[in-house]
Amino acid sequence: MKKILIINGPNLNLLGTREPEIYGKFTLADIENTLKDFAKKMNVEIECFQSNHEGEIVDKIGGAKNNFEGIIINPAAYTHTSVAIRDAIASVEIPVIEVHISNIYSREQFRHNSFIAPVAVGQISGLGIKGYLLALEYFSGK
Ligand code: CA2
Repeated sequence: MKKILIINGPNLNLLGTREPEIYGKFTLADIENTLKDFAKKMNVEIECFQSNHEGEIVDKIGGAKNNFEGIIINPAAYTHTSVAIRDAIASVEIPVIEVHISNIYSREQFRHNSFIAPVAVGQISGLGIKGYLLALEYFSGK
């Protein structure tokens, strides 16, 4: 069975507590549970990981080599700042899909640049929780 790693970056543990007009009313646990149910239907195995720390995310990506067939990542604010996460993705040789809950291109200018997009297979931005599900469907091959 295909194994897919799902990584959520800084402050996404706060989903559902503030800014529902931007990020919706779902908590991170809601998203992860929805993904687990959908993974069963798609016949893939998933592992969910969230961290507020750049180095932990870099380590998780590096450790995914030979263990996962795909990575779905919402790097959150690190999208716009992290050369370290970009380099980790570029070196791990696992396809990565970048997901954003909000449409980063309709927000502040500083969110329009992604360091991650050039090393990702693709990017889904602005479709809410559905973006994670579409990325998982892509990796399932169904
Ligand atoms: O739209 C997305 O998914 C983002 O990756 C979310 C990041 C933001 O920095 C990116 O530009 C776009 C922010 C995540 C913080 O989420 C919060 C949720 C609730 C309350 C406070 C923060």
